[in-house]
Amino acid sequence: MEARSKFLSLVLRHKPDKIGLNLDHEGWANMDELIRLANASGQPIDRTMIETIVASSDKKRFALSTDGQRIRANQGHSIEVALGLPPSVPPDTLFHGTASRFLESIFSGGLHPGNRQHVHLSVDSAVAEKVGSRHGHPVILLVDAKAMAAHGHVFYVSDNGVWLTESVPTNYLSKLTQ
Ligand code: HQG
Repeated sequence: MEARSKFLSLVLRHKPDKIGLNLDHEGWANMDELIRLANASGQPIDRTMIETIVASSDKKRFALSTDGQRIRANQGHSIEVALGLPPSVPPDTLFHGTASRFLESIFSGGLHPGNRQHVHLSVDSAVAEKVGSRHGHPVILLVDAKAMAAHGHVFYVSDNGVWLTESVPTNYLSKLTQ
């Protein structure tokens, strides 16, 4: 099931072209088309499997439309999509998990979205630690979201509770000492 979930992340966030899938401007794919194209490309999947993955994803990575006919990733895209999220007032402090080897670059140029559309931030330092450990020795950064918002930076919160913003300049960043 994890392999199928990764496959869904790949085609719904990064490479729909890999199987010839169309995403609309908000990132939605037609379920029947997704199932047909996935099967045709050697990734056997059916509606029940997709519904199970959507319901059981630890991070609620995917959403189904209310009529169940469409699916999209809640966040994490590298391709350009308009998630249609309204700007939201963030908590005073947010966390970003990264790897120690990136620190020098981050503290010289700020946090950038890299291949994705947004920098990903969490309300919870434990989540940040987990995210950082995907890249190496984890380091947790504190983001002064209150000051950023006061200075006009816009924040969004995805349907699965990830805080998103375009970039974080260095003056809003500090290292969490544990
Ligand atoms: C780093 C997962 C050098 C940044 C997670 C991160 C998340 C810089 C890496 C979601 C930098 C990008 C996103 C700079 C940022 N110099 N490195 N100036 N600015 N970086 O994977 O935040 O499981 O694109 O710190 O849970 O790690 O896929 O972003 O280490 O929510 O659902 O560049 O992916 O969710 O890495 O992870 P990523 P991320 P899923």
